[in-house]
Amino acid sequence: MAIDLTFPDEFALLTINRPDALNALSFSLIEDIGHALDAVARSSARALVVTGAGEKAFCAGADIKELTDRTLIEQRRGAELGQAVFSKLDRLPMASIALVNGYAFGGGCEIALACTFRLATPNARFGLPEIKLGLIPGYGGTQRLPRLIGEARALEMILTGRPVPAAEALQVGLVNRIVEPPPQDAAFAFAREFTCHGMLGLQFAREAVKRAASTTLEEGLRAEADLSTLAYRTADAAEGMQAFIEKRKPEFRDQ
Ligand code: DAK
Repeated sequence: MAIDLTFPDEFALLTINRPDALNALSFSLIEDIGHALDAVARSSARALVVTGAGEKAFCAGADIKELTDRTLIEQRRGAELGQAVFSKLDRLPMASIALVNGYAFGGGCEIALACTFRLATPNARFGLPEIKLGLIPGYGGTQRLPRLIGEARALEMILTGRPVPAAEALQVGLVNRIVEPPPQDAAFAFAREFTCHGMLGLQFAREAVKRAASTTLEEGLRAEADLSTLAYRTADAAEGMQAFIEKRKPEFRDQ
């Protein structure tokens, strides 16, 4: 398998491990990612970090050598497979961090877009070069990128195929931070800034923010009222407020 899944400390770490092909995504690799995500969802990991093996690439996109001579039905099923697996990543019970350690092109960029957060090493490059192959993104890029950086900037990346360096990605909000080596330690340190909080609160907050992109302001506000009331009902909320009053650190139990 070209996927490594480990559980260091309180985290899950998924490494796309096909460095000879710059971690390009064959269809079987996408299926393996899906199975690994099922295992992560069932685990007690408090956050998932996704990264690429080697120094050069996070993931150079779909395996182009596999994309030729396919029937339309095969191609349509391929798009649905990639979309389903990346949506599974998007909807994991725990937040996810793409640790982009080099090229994140095409499907690789789309994996990063499906994660909750994106961290980039200084050599990272983001791009949707499908247009240069006569294609367009098929694994969520046309939908998640404009939601993240706005329509005009997303269209610029999709229509030109231009690779965007890490500093520019930070400037336009495509990445949260640029991290210095050792990048994995930096990713875990970033994760601990939120995994120290109760998991229920984290889930409710992510769910509420997700609604912002998919519904009207009125419905989103109703969802926020429901979810914030639910959060208030948790033992962690009682503990958090009591700890504040007693001037001590809260001990959240994810209940
Ligand atoms: N696929 C297959 N092999 C790849 C690859 C890829 N995407 N990217 C790199 N490799 C392989 C190279 O062929 C080379 O293998 P060997 O020749 O050594 O056997 C090895 O990895 C090292 O690559 P390079 O020699 O090219 O390394 P460089 O440093 O010179 O260049 C590069 C790095 C990232 C600039 C370059 O490799 C490159 O441009 N790679 C291709 C990037 C790209 O265009 N990715 C695909 C984007 S399209 C779908 C709809 C759409 C899509 C998929 C499905 N459906 C509806 C189902 C499209 C998705 C995409 O991701």
